[in-house]
Amino acid sequence: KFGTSAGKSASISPIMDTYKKNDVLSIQENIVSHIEYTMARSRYRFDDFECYQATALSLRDRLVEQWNDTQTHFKDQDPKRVYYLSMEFLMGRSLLNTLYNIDVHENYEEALREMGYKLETLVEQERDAALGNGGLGRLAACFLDSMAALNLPAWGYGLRYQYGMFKQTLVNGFQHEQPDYWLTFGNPWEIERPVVSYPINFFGHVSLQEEAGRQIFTWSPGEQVTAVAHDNPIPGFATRNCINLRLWSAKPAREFDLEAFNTGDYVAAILSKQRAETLSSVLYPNDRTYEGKELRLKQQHFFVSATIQDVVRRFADLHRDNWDLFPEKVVFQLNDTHPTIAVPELMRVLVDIYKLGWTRSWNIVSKVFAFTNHTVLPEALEKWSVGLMERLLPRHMQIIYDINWRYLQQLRAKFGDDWDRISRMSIIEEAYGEKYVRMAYLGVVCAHTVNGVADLHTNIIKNTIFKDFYALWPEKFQNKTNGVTQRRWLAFCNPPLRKLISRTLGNEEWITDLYKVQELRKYADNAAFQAEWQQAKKEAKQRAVGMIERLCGVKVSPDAMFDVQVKRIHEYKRQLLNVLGIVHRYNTLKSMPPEKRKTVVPRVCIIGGKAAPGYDIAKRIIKLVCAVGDKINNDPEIGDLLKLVFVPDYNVSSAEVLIPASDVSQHISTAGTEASGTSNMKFSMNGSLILGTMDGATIEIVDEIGEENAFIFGARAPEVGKLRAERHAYQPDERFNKVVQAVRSGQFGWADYLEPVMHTITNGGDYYLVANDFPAYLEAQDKVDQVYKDQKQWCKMSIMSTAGSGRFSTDRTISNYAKDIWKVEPCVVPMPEGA
Ligand code: NBG
Repeated sequence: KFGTSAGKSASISPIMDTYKKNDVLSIQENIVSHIEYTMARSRYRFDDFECYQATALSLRDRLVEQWNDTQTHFKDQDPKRVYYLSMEFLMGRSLLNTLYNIDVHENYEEALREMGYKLETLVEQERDAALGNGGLGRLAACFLDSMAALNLPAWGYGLRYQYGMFKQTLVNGFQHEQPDYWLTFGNPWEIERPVVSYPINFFGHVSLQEEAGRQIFTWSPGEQVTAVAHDNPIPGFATRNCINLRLWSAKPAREFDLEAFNTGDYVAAILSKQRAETLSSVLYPNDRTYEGKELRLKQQHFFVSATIQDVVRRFADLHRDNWDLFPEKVVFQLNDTHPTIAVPELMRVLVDIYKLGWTRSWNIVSKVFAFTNHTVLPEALEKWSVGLMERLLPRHMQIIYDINWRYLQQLRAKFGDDWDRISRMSIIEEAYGEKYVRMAYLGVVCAHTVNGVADLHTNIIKNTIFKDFYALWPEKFQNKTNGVTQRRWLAFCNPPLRKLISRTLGNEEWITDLYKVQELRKYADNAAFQAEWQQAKKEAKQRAVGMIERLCGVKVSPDAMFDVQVKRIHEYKRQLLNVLGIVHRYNTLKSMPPEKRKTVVPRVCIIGGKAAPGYDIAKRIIKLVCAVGDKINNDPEIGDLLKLVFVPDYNVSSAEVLIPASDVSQHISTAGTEASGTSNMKFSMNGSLILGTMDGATIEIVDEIGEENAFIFGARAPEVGKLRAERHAYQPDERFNKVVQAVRSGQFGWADYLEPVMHTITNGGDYYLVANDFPAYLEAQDKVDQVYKDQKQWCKMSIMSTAGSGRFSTDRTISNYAKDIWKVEPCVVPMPEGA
């Protein structure tokens, strides 16, 4: 139809030519056009932040083209689609990721340079999209990247929090939390879609009528809000496919509850509507302790209900009421139990709204959900009180009871009146008169597939928390070891290493097929290659040195070994083991004759991570790190031999600087506690040697790179139970007693404040076996020092780490999900003609 209208537009070229061009001049025109027409700034004067915004908007234009083509293509082809439901997507920044993914990095850099702007500076203007706590949220973000790159017909669904993960500041070594109002100056990457909106109901009551011998349930809600879609294009690498992350935000419902306005208190009525928006306003900053808060359950239902309505509408648009086709067109992946209300919600929609009847509806629902478990820590397992659920979601509670009743009948048929088993396995927990909905059990009962996130973890869930279920439905359980995207976590965040790898392998195929890096093994001993490898590491360290000075006010030497542990602060991750090791190192250095000190490898210990605001011990551990760091960093006798910095506000962007710079990284959780870990993969991909316990995916990493190329220590998972049972009688090593005594005696100040931390690992407490693993940890650290002195050997191990990381790409993980769980196939968007 283009070019057919009258007048001047008759000369409009065919559609392909309307696409944005990517030569330097066109890019500059686009940017300046956004400066002037979108932002209404002077085209001659705009600062770095404005230039960043206009640059982002110009990139969004390009993404929108790809996005539209992709969505049209998906609609035409109508393949089975996968929907990834997650309360968290820890996306980080988008500017560099977009530039590299759509392959316009060089031209943009040049375009900006000519205009007088530095890309590096603009990149720093962007706020991280920190809509997640840690591993679980970042995994979701890496998954999107791979789903796009693999051309899968996939979408992500989540919440558009106005306040993301809090910003951590340190005041005198104490963590303070500051709100992350990341949308203050707008978000140039998203597309708000006011027309894509749905009513979301809460509270009220359910009534029952009989119609033609059928029971009809009607939910009359007591509160309603509107969910509005915000789309975030997710480009793939080396493809035109661009998928969608749809995030919901809450707005007051327009028509609902108009009577409230007639009671006379107009202003109060407005204010009460205003409160609707608070629903999607804040991300709960708790990593792994579930919160039984009403608002949290409201958030879960809000995002899930909007998503189900959206997906059902999309299906119905194409297939009318051919509902039995639904499982052939739709699969939902539930990222942990947080979105599990999706199950009763879909039942409700099919039974109450589309009137399909229970049996037919269940036939559909039981075929479309898959569920991932991410932790075995008991305090993280979600349980909602039946009372709360009945009040907030009365119809869902009925449906959960119905699902449970039918499922318990099945159990009885199989096991007879084994009441013990039945109460153990019931979706409803009844203890001391309180009733709870066990969300993980609801997930297992209703999902067709349940997966763990690393081999060890999957085995643990089969034998512990889901043991009875595994006995009942062994075929439901699968392992899908996590991964990370090598694009963000190697190619884009470590350009010197990318160049070296690509030059050595002769191409960039590894960026879409990470197994290709195994060819680097051939060069592991090659002196010339090693020299370049070390040079790349040096450059990355130089960048980190600048950041550390800016954030911590400590000057560290790039010639020292960089030893990094960055992750959420948690007792099971044992940052405490690390600090106590540092105390031991410091005191050993202090008692050494100066002559001997000269033989010691200088080290920079870098620790970072956030503590949940209510997690008291974790906050005290941060203070301990800072107190020890203060003492060491200001000890003139020690100088560059040892530094300890706590990097504040660890997030995706600082990870992108620290990970490439690391020589050795610590993954030292008590065996059996870290489900997978994903930073272990990022570090070894970047040639950082792993100092770790045999836990989570570290076991599999070591399997790939060879145990001789890592520093492994400590109790193994099968031993932990026994050691824990006997810990009251454990006699700690003398070196352990000494470091504990050093802290207690006030060597680093704050003895009283730090006492509760010391208490967790003494007096028979020590649940995470810090004392047990301490001697083995020190030995492993000695070995690290020893090997580092042999730079040839070290460098070889570093190369072997990268070379062995092929399996830990989310491209592998996602291909496995697609094949074994989702049964979805790629749906490649063709290049436009003439492109
Ligand atoms: C975390 C685990 C990590 C794992 C990520 C991603 C939660 C609840 N779990 O070990 O602790 O790597 O999930 O699977 O955040």
